[in-house]
This record gives sequence, structure tokens and C-alpha cells, in this order.
Amino acid sequence: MQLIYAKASPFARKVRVAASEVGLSSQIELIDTVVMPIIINEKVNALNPLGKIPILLTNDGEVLFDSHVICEYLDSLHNKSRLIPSAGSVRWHTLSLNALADGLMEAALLVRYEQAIRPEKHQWDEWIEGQMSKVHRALTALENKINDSDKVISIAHISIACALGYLDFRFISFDWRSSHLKLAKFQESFAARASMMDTLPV
Ligand SMILES: N[C@@H](CCC(=O)N[C@@H](CS)C(=O)NCC(=O)O)C(=O)O
Repeated sequence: MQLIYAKASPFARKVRVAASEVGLSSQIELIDTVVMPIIINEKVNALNPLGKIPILLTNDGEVLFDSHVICEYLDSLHNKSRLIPSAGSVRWHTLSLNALADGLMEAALLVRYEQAIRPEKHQWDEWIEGQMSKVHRALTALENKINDSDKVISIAHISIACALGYLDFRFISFDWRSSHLKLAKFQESFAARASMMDTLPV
């Protein structure tokens, strides 16, 4: 399998952490690329019309995106405990938490694009504040919903850890820890896992 990715991408990191947690990393060749809303990356566009990574090329010739679909695919390839529970309330709880973490990542990424790519004179403060308020509300909700005594790792834990890791990577002065103590405790322990250490954003 080949994973089209970028080292800084939190969505691609999620896939790499998932692959590592289920023991599939060695079966995935990593292909580094560069994507941005203002860059035309023909190779990526040909594989994903949305022009986004991660993209997984499977051994059967399938082209899979987005990150959740890829994680679901990887989860079908192993015999360990499932990252995405297949049924029951635990499934819906996990998927909802995961959606919250993905949404946090998405809002943070949009702020990053606005601040890093858009010429300064065109940057729109209210829009940035709107996206950051999504980040803040998602952090509050995750703080209330996360169960730090969970022993089984799920896709939601992985997405939360990658979203928080992205805040630390791109928003260095944002102290989310002091007002989200459960999340801070969760991240301290989850970020020490080999899957996370091996995929630190650069
Ligand atoms: N929903 C997508 C989001 C992927 C995404 O936004 N990836 C970013 C990199 S972290 C990207 O490809 N951005 C390029 C663009 O927006 O043009 C997923 O879960 O894979």
C-alpha cells in the first residue's frame, strides 16, 4: 500500500498513527507531497478531485480518501481490537467524538491557511475568530466527553491526540491545557506512545 501524505498534516498523521496501532505501518510505503488550497498538485488532484491528502493506494488498486475512510479500511485488515467499534452505543459514541476531533482539526487548519497563506491585508479577523470559536467549543466538549480511564484505544483517541498535537505544532502560544485538564492528562500519556512519537509533525 502507498500513503500520499505530508509530515505536517494532522489528517495524514491520524492515518499513520492508526496504521501503527494496528500493526500495519510496515506494509505502507509513505509518499511525501505538498498540498495547499492555492497550489495545483496534479498528481494529488488526479487521485482525489478535492486535492486533499491523505490518500491511500491499496494493493488491490483502490484509491481511498478521506482519512476516516482510510482508517476504516485499515481497521478491516487486522485481527486486533477494532479502532472503530462495529456496533452498539460505543460505536456511535466513538464516531461522534471522532467527528468532534476531526472538526477541531479542520477549523484549526482553516485558520492556519488563513494566517499562513492569505496575504495579510486580505486576512479577515472575524472569520479567524469564528473558526477559533469552533476550536474552543470543540475543546470544551471533548473535555466533558473524554473518558480518561478508557483502556481500549479507538479512532476517537487517535483523532483527539492528532488534533491536540496540531494545536501544539501550529499554534505554539495557545495554552489549551490549563483550561482542559482532562484533555491535557490524556494527551500527556497518549502523545508518549510510539505511534505518536514516530509521527511527530515537521
Ligand atoms: N476531510 C479530509 C481533510 C483532509 C485535509 O484537509 N487535508 C489537508 C492537509 S492536512 C489538505 O489536503 N489540504 C489541501 C487543500 O485543502 O487544498 C480528511 O479527513 O482526510
